[in-house]
This record gives sequence, C-alpha cells and structure tokens, in this order.
Amino acid sequence: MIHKITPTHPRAKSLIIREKLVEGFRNGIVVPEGLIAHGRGEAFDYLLGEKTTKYAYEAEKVAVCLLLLSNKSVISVNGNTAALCAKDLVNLSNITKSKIEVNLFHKCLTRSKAIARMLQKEDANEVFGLDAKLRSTLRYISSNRKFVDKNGIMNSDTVFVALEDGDRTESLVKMGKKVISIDLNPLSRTAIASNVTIVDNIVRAMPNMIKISKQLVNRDRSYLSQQIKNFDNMQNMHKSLIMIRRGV
Ligand code: PTJ
Repeated sequence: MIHKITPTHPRAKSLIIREKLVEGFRNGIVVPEGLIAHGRGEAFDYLLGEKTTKYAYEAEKVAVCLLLLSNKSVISVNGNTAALCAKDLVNLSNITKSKIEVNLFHKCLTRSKAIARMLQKEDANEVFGLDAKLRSTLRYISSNRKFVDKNGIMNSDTVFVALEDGDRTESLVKMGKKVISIDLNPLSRTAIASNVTIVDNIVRAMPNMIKISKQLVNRDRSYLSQQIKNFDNMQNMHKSLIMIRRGV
C-alpha cells in the first residue's frame, strides 16, 4: 500500500480500492487511463449506493449458470481487473473450469507478462494471450483488443469481460459467442451488447460469483438452463438504471 488507510475512515473501502489501483499503476499492471476509468465506475457505484442490488445479484447468478454450462468459457483479464481481484478471477476460473486470458486495450507485452505472473502467483493453471505465435484476430474491431489467443478467446463459446470499452463485446456477440460483462455503467456499449450484464462493482461481484458457483457447481444442467431462460438481460439492466435515477 502506498498510503495507509485508517479502517475507521467513513470511506475506507473506497479508498482501499483506489490504493490498489495506484499500486497496480506503480507496478506496471494498470495504465494511467485505468485510473480514469475507475473514476467513472466510482461515480456510478456512488449512485447505486455502493451495494450489490438484487438485480445485480440475479445477473451474477445467471452469469455463473452460463459459465458452468459452457464448454469453452474464457475469463478475460485486463490491467484494472488484475489489480483489483486477481485471486478471485483465478478462483472463479478454477471452479467453473474456464480458461483465463490476458487481453489489453493498451497492448504491451511486458504488462501482459506482469499480469500473467500475478495470476500465476494466485495459482492460475495456464494463462492464455501471451504467445505471439498463437495470436488470432477478431473481426469487426479496430483496436488492439482484436488480438486474441487462438486457443483461448478465439476458440471460446462464452467470454467473461469486465471494465472495458464496447468494441470487443459487440464483435464477440457478432461472432456468435455469449458475453458476460461486469460494468457499473448500464448505459455503456459493453453493458448494452452483452448477453448477461452485471451492473455491480467488480470487487463485490467476484466474491458473490464465487459463492454462487460453489453452490451451483453440482446442480443439473436443466436447472442451470432454466435460470438462463427465465432471465431478461435488458429488463434487468433497465431496473438498475431506474435505481440509479431514483436514488437507492
Ligand atoms: O488494461 P487495459 O489496457 O486493457 O485498459 C483497461 C481500461 C479500463 C483502461 C480500458 O478497458 C478502458 O478504457 O475502459 P473504459 O472504456 O473506460 O470502460 C471501463 C468501464 O468500466 C466504464 O464503463 C466504468 O464505468 C466501468 N468500471 C470502472 N471501474 C469499475 C467498473 N465497473 C465495475 N467495477 C469497477 N470497479
């Protein structure tokens, strides 16, 4: 930690998250733009009362069902998500048998390797997205996010993304993949284009999803499919938006 946060400070939780990102920035994990992106997220979180809403929890449950039902799911990791919850991302990937791939907007091999080391320290089996020989290119996208691993995201049926711009989600959906996203902004292109949108802070969503996946890992496939069938993503997102507008 760069600044010690007093646990009794009324905004201790929020300040600790900021410090994690600043530390990630100083360690070459987070880009400066990531700090700006966090500010946007914080603003939405404030409006949501900094709590997981019941709608977010419903989306988290459906997201877990989809990960458990998928045969080739991949969890995509960027600088912010690694700095905030590397351990939880690895845990979720192990429980749901999802691959884990580093995919950056601001492409940089040194940073990708640093993120991979961080994930491996938390017991990740294999981290995809590092080998230039296995690089494949997504269609319908111009940014560097188009470069993905041919054995990871390119070959996936479901991709879990968090805290990113909408280009890749739109592209993945056009390619017929299912996309789960975490984004505190229910108006973002990522949120709108995803099949399951979790409007929650990633630092709360990940522990919730781990808890849910432990509860559901042995449930039969028909139960999991039914949860997905009963879920309307647009309606769920709309309810989050109403909560933001009305104030919680
Ligand atoms: O590490 P890189 O190079 O891949 O870059 C990562 C960033 C985050 C810089 C990049 O993906 C980016 O620029 O993202 P955007 O377009 O700013 O989008 C980030 C979205 O995440 C915004 O809609 C924010 O509201 C949202 N967000 C930020 N922090 C959180 C969040 N959502 C959930 N939990 C958060 N803690």
